[in-house]
Amino acid sequence: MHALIVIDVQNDFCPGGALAVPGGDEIVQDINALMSEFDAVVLTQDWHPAGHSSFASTHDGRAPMEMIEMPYGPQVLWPDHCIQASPGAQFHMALEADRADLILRKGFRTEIDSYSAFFENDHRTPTGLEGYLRTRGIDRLTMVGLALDFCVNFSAVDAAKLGFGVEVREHLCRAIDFDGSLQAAKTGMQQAGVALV
Ligand code: VGL
Ligand code: ZN
Repeated sequence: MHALIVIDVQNDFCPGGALAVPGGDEIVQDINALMSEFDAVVLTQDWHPAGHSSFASTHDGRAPMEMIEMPYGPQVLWPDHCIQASPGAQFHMALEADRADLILRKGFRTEIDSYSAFFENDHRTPTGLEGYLRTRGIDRLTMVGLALDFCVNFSAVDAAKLGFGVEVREHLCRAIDFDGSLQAAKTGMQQAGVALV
């Protein structure tokens, strides 16, 4: 069984959003068109409480895109984005979210960020997605969405480590590409056995 995993196609990651990924909205129609080819469709939704620890505004004197040390390791500080129930956290208007079997929210704990759809940024706290997929007999994943170098990357690498067959459709992703993050992500995904197609 083969699932399509659509990562974080939300207003804040599209042009005009709080953490806009260049061209983030260009992929939406082709993602919709892909959905019917899969046994299951899962959407992830970045879903942060106000005052989340990944927001620069939460830390005195810190600016977006700076790094801090968290108990679980280094963390990029982001502009406030995808605040629970805000317009920026909603899926892009054109995304056919009604066709999803599952909508998985992540990043909802104040003290820890979650790039990956499988584990929070401590790489240990599960989101529950692995169990959902396995109990549905799904062993192959195709991933698309935003941002290629953060949430798609972390999700794909974790999935490969968990033993899923993973393919990332690069042309249906867009990247933030900050400080070499895109090249590092591609190398990391390839080393983990993710197929970039
Ligand atoms: C993401 C940064 C912060 C993503 C989410 O979806 O790639 N990036 N939160
Ligand atoms: Zn986030």
